[in-house]
Parts: sequence; C-alpha cells; structure tokens
Amino acid sequence: MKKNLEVPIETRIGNALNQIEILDIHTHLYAPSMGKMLLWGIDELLVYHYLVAEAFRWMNIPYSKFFALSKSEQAQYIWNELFLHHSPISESCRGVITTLNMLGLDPRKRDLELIRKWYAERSLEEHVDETFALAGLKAVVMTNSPFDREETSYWEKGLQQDPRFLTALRIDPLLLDYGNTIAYLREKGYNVAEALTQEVRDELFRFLSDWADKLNPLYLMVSLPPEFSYQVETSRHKMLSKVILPFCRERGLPFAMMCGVTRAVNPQLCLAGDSVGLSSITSVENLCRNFPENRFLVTALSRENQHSLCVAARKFRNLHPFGCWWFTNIPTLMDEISTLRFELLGLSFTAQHSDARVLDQIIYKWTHFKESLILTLSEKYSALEASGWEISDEEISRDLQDILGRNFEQFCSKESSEKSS
Ligand code: RAT
Ligand code: ZN
Repeated sequence: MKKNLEVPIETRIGNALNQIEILDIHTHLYAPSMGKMLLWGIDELLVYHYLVAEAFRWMNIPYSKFFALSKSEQAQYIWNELFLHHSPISESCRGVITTLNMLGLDPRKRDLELIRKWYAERSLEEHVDETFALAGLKAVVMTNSPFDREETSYWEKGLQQDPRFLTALRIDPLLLDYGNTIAYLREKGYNVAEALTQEVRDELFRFLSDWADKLNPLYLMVSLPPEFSYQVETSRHKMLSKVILPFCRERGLPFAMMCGVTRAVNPQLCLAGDSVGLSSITSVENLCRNFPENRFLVTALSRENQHSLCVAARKFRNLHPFGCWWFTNIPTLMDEISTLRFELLGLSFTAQHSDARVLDQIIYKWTHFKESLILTLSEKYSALEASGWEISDEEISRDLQDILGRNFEQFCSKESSEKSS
C-alpha cells in the first residue's frame, strides 16, 4: 500500500480529483451535431435562468419587455445589474467568474465586449475539448425529450452518437400531463386514448420502445412536483405502474425521479419561474418496495428531504441517490448533503451532476463541487485516520471514481438489475 503521510489529505484528494475522469450524469447539454441546441458562450452564460431570477431582484423592466429583447440585450442587462452595479457573490454569478477565469479571460477588467470578441473567434470543437478537460469530464448525459419537436427532428434524421454525449429519455409529459399529450402521440402515429386499456398500453410501449431504440438511453427520467405521491390511486399511478415501470424492467433501465419542483410559481419569469416544495420520500420507499425489480435514481430539491432520502437508500438497494440538484447546488448545501450521505451511506451514491444548460457551465459547476468535496471528504478521512485507519492514494482515487461515475455505471448495468430481483 502506497502511503503518502506527509502530504495533507486535502492535497491528496485534490491530486486524485485532477487525475480521474468524471461522468456527469444529468445535464441539459446536447451533442455538437445537434447544432444550435448546444448552448455555449458568454451571452448564454449570462441569460442562464438561474441568473435571470437574480437579476429581476434588481431590474425594474417589465417581464414581457425583458423577454422580448434579443439575447445579447438581455445579457447586457444582467451583466450591468449583477456584475457592475453589485458584486457577483451568489453561486451562479461566481460561477461565471470562475468559468471565465479558467478559460484564461480576465473578468477583473469588467469588459463584456472583450469577452464577446474572444468567444467570437473560438471554434465549437476546441471549446468542447477545453471545457471537458477543465471540468475533468469523460462524458455528460443529455436530457433527451421525444416530445421536443426541435430535438426529435435531429433523431429522426438519424444522428451519429458521440461517446462524450450520452443519452437519457425524458418523459415528463407522458407521466404528468398525459391528457394534453394524447394529440401529439396520435399525430406521431400512436393510437392512444385517455383510458389506459391494454391496447393503449401496448401503443405507449411501442412509443417508448421506438425512442429507446433510437436513443439507446442510460435511463428514463422525470421531474416530479412535491405533491407527487405513490400512496393513493391516481391516473399517474397507473401510467407509472402499468406502462413506465414495466417498460423500464423489460429494457433493464433505471427510472430517474427528480423530486420536488413546483413549476411556474411565477409564470412571468418563464424558465426562471419554478420553485421548490417538500416531497414524499414515503412514496419513493413505496415504489422501491412495490417494484423490487425496478431501479430508481433519485434526487430531491428540498433541503428537508435529504436526510430521509439517505435513510430510504439504507433500506432499498434498488434506490440510488444522486446529485445536489439546482437550488441545492450551492456550497452550503453541497457540503451538508455530501456529509449526510457519507455518514449514512458511506460511498454508495453519486455525489453530483451539473445540470449544465450551457457547455461552459461544466467548468464552474464541477470546480465548485470539487472544492466542496475536498472539504467534506478530507474531514471524513481525517476522522477515520484519528480512529485508527490508514488510507492510500489508490483508495482515495477508487472512492472518488465510485462517487463520480462508477457507482452510477454499475447501478445502470444489467448485473445490477439481476441483483435487485
Ligand atoms: O436546473 C435546471 O436548469 C432546471 O431548470 C431543470 O431543468 C431541472 O434540472 C430539471 O431537469 O427538471
Ligand atoms: Zn435538469
């Protein structure tokens, strides 16, 4: 066993993090072959909906007038308000600074035009390579929606898959808004109706199979509202138990549930208008118990759900907690959530995903998370050493690879589905 006792544990973890390659298991990024769908550059960074919400705390412009502006005009407003008129200390603002800095730009100059010029001369290919290298990623998982006309047009043409951009099948409209999705499914040639008769279920299965064949997804996924429950019989309950979960079982795919988003609490804010609510982890437990042959990847948006999610995962090996999602992707909560998971689950979870919507964001989202992980994990290793254990560099690297991709890959693999049955 290679010991490295003189070097501080924080440095050893930092060194190991620089050497491993991370799998980012949930993003909203798209492969470069999907053209304009892959967002990148300074204006996209500035109009990120996390920043839009913060800028409206200061801006007096009416919502509709702001959203009618061009992208670069919106970006200028946000830059002025959040970076020039006030110090950019929020997590999302600091993220822009970290990103620019790591790309070799100097944000201290406060010169937006200069930054825009730098981006204008950049090629997408070199940008993908550099952002992935700076973030330390081997691949990202996209969010692929068979209900998005822009996206489906690419897949229908037959897309060459890129090994750095893996796929996941997003099915929110099917589970959460089936009534309004029927017309779309019919238009696409699936003979479906409101009542989930055997014939309709077969058609829905055919729809999911066609898309799984096209995409080859790692998992199916949905974001759930706080009131989502698996305790009372509802139509969603039936869609889940009679269509989605049997489909996942047949294909050996995990089902990812992102729990606790209340959509459009302020619809005028568009994408920035969603909020958070407490979810029912009892429902997650009910699903894990009633469907032991399904595997569930689960993240929760509410801070108050984090402890019970860890406890639920102690009870069900077909439950895999992942990531510090969206409003929990801030240093205070990353530290807290990772620590809770270490103390209750050891290293049997996936510590983070970026949720990046703009390619450049993988740089800051992963750099900031690594800063947090160095703190939380070094505390755990130090406590362990004080109790009489010794940890090698190889073991540090193994543990990091586990929580930053390998556990997820194993959970998704067919062997894992055999184990849970
Ligand atoms: O984090 C986000 O950007 C959110 O808007 C959502 O996309 C969320 O992550 C989701 O996948 O539903
Ligand atoms: Zn997301």
